[in-house]
Amino acid sequence: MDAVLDFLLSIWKFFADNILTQPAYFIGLIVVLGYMLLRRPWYEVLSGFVKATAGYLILGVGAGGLVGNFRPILVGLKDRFQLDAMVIDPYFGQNAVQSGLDAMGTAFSAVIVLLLVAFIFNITLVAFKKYTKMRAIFTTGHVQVQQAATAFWLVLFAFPTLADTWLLVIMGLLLGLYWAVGTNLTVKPTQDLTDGAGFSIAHQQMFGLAVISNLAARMNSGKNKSKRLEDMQFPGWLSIFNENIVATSILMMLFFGTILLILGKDYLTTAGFLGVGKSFFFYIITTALNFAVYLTILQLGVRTFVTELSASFRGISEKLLPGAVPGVDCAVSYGFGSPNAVTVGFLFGAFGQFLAIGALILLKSPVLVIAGFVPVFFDNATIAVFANNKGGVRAAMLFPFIAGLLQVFGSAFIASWVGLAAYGGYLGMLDWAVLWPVFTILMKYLSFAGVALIVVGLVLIPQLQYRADKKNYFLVTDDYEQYKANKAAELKV
Ligand code: ASC
Repeated sequence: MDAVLDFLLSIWKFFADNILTQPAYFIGLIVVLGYMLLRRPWYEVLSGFVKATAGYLILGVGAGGLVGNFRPILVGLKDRFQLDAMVIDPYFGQNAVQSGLDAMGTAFSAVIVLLLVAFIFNITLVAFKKYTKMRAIFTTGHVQVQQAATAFWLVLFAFPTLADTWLLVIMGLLLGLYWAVGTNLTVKPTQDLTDGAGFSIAHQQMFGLAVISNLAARMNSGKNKSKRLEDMQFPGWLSIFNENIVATSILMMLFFGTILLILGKDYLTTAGFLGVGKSFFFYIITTALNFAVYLTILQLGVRTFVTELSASFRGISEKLLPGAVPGVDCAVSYGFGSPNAVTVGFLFGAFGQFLAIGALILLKSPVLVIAGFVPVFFDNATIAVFANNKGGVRAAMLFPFIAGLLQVFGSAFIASWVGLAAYGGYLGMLDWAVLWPVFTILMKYLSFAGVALIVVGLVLIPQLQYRADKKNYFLVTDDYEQYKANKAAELKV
């Protein structure tokens, strides 16, 4: 009996380590499954797998390059000025939970069990979509690990004395619902952005994207409309900014140039960022240009795999999970809309974050925050892409700025309250700086009634979405062209 169990466990561990938590292979597996269900010939299945997985790996090279190149620079600020600060960044957040659990003698594998429970719950909710109205499945594995870790810690903080099984039930319920409801909320804005590519966003700002898309559309519904970034044409010498690589590189030269000058050549050399005897000037230029380089790679990755994913998922949504859509990494949205939105979001988000950090320092906050690259960039760039699509340039500048403030203030509050600041980091992305702190307050002060309130609230959201537009709710994924035609007809009346 034990031998069988061990064998099953080892299969599960292999699957979890190599596929479930590795989005490239997970997406590859989905494509294989989808094409097999569509009875495509083996060579199309194979080529679909390669394009999906290689495309996702290319996206990973772009995303990883951005993170790897720029995270040390931001973290450098902490060393340089000897700040006792925590870093808001999903990887630092995950490490903080891991250290915290170690200190309590709890194994991190409990987090992966939670991930599995919540993921199966997400799929189940979609399988019953006729009743739940939830259409999307969260497939971004590395993010699921980070979120499972953080949710684990927050629920444990709210219910420190509860038995393990009950803890797992509460955690799985909340996280599974958050995934199913959150990624479902992004279905419509993402379809609008991508003109019906057939996926939604499964990341760390899903509620944020839904709220912001809505507000941005309202902002632009009056007379005073703001142009979208892709519709702007700069005149004269400014026309060089019409080209994404030029715009990005020049703006980043100013941005990183300033930070690198503040850090100083001596610090960068001692810390090992700048080789001894190397030119500081060219180091700054290269750093800025690399930003555009990695962004271009990332977009190439998106282009490589998106078509395969959309085409193959039809197999799953026709045969296995009727009408389901895959929720994917936020960076996939950078292949759509205006590429300059990404840069604008980053800069305005950074502005908001730096302002908030300045305020924490001035107010002598007991917890200081260091901007992590992942929230500054990936959260705010995504917000800008969606805000720009609905509300134009104005929204693309305003919402990342507000998000920047919220990321810092929200994270400073929750991380110090639940004790993660002491372990050096917190996840820091928008939903986890705003929504989950609210969940935590409800759980801590209202106990089980708080959990019930959150569950009921989450369950209701897709019901209300459905009720608001019954005719088109499922059509937006089932038949986007028909959906568009319906919407156009509504506008005419
Ligand atoms: C995250 C995280 C990353 C990035 C990546 C964006 O939250 O952990 O590595 O965003 O998913 O493409």
